Amino acid sequence: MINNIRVLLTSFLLISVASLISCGGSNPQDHIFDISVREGEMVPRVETQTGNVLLSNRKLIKINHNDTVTFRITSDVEGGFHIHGYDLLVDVGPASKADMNFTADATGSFDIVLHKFESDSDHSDHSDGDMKHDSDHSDDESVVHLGVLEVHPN
Ligand SMILES: [Cu+2]
Repeated sequence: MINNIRVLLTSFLLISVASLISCGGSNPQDHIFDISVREGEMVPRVETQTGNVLLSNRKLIKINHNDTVTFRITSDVEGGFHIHGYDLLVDVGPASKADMNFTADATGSFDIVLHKFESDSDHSDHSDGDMKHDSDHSDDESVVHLGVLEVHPN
């Protein structure tokens, strides 16, 4: 019983110290987001000391300028996970987890979209060089808008 209280107190102290450090200024932070794309929607979780926490607004990922970010992405359909503006793109699908790493060196709001691969025949032709595309493709039916990445000034 007393041991349990000690453990609780110790973890509480550790968390308090950690939050003091992380709130202590405009130092860039590291973020790890686990993002699963399900039926055209994004389910984003952020890694914290106590586990993975579902974001309250699933369509909005907020970070600060110069933070470093890792997205670990899974998807129920094959496609390209694309952050506009930053123009970051990785292939995602049910078979594997894709990683995207970047430093948030530009502030603003950036669309996060999924470009669904059209068909199996398309996919067999697919190579890394094929994925470049115009930044404006809102008319394209195979594009699913998942949410927004907001990068705030420090
Ligand atoms: Cu795109």
